[in-house]
Amino acid sequence: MKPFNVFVDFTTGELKPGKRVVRRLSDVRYIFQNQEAAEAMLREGDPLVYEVIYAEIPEEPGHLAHCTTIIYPGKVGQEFFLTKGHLHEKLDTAEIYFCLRGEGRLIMASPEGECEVLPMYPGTASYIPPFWSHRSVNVGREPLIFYCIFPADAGHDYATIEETGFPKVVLEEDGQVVVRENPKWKPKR
Ligand code: S6P
Ligand code: ZN
Repeated sequence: MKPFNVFVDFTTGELKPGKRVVRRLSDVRYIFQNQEAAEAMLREGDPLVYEVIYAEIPEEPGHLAHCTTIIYPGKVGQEFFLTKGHLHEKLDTAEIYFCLRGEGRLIMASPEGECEVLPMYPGTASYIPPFWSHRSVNVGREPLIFYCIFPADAGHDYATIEETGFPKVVLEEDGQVVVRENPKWKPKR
């Protein structure tokens, strides 16, 4: 294969040429704390929660995958729109998130149950160490757009997070962004 460019639009998050994955509320309803609020919203429509646009890179050792994520502004109940969150299947692979637009939080958890929540705003380059699960949250009123780079053979494990959740949640309370313990978190034994 030969070297190649893709073009990233910092305003829209478009990455060209790229492969788009679309997550609507109906695809990710289970990730929200308040299931009744999610069902009520779904009766009114099926909003876009986020999109990921991947550069076309072979999923093989030695390559670096890269992509943009666009999380739209919105909430389900008090909880801001967020990504499903995952571990890498190859657990010992790190990742970098570079924020291009908007305001967010990056929630990360270690296998020991430590939890870190970092702010994301244009210019933040967040390092996700090997073994840490990760999920991002749009806490602003415009799209949250970030650019990610990770080993192309890392793979994604969503099932573990579906079972355990994350130790913390990001909510809006009285117009403020607050981080709370997740009452539904199930630490892995
Ligand atoms: C991939 C990287 C991101 C996420 C994207 C969507 O390793 O962490 O590109 O895939 O932000 O999140 P999720 O949890 O649905 O894959
Ligand atoms: Zn990742």
